[in-house]
Amino acid sequence: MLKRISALVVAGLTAMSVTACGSGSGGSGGGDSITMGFSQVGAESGWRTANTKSVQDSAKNAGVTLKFSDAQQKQENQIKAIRSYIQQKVDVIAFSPVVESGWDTVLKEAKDAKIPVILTDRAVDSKDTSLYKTFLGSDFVEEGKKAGQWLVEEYKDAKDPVKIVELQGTTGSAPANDRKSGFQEVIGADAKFQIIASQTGDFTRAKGKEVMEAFLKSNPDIDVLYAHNDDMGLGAIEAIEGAGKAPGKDIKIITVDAVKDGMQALADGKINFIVECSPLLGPQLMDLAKKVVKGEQVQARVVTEETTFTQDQAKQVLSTRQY
Ligand code: GYE
Repeated sequence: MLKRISALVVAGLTAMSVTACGSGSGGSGGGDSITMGFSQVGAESGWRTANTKSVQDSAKNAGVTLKFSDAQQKQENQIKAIRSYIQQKVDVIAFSPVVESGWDTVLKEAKDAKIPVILTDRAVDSKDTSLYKTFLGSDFVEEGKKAGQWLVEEYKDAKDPVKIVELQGTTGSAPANDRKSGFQEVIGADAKFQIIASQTGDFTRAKGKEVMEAFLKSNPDIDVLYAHNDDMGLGAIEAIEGAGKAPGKDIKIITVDAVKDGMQALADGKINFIVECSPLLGPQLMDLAKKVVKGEQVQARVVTEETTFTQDQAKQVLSTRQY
């Protein structure tokens, strides 16, 4: 009898220590303590830094053990990270897919291992939506439309062609694809809006600067820059100033994100309009994670609420921005 009891105690202790050190047991959902494997895109922008902090802080607050990896904008690194989370039998996997396509195989592996997957920030184009439980993030098409609507209004009385250059986000990523198509859909209604050059700047400041320098060399009369994020816009501002032009005046600038540095440039008159994209997804992500681990139903799509900012609005809210 005694032997049996001590065996039970040992088993209990082992179970406890397994949970405590965070290796969890796939899909067990025992208690409130869960382990999440999170594969982040990288550290390419101010947005991403704020997003990482939000995920890490929220995990701590929610008592979720977080295994975190940075894929340096490489899909192969994300696939490796997801496979290692499957091997470690985490309770839930969350990731922000760098590009939209090519995920079916690894997501199927997670499904076979009965580990629920949450897409956060960016979407995948998999036809089989049973491969993930939910997608939490912004509506990037809508963001592109908002950028286009501001432009149409700003140039409503213009008769001459409006020459636009576009700095796209990471090639193949959901925000680059959708911010491009939403923008195009709106400005496409009027032939005076012409995109004269469009290239990726990989969502980084350095690449934004480099590509804008090339745009300026081959196109002497650019009216508008549409950058898919603030960081590329900020890099482009350096290029524009380097070419002896005034950003925000000689070349009007629209960006997406509304991170602090972007909002500062907007308040300073160097950017003309910013479409907000919130990186503060952590608290909602932890809530969703707890639910899917318990096997509760969650909405298939959770859209973040966002707004837009003009220069005057930026001046008003700058001091209260969280990121
Ligand atoms: O806009 C950009 C970042 O996926 C919404 O990725 C995110 C985008 C964000 O690098 O700054």
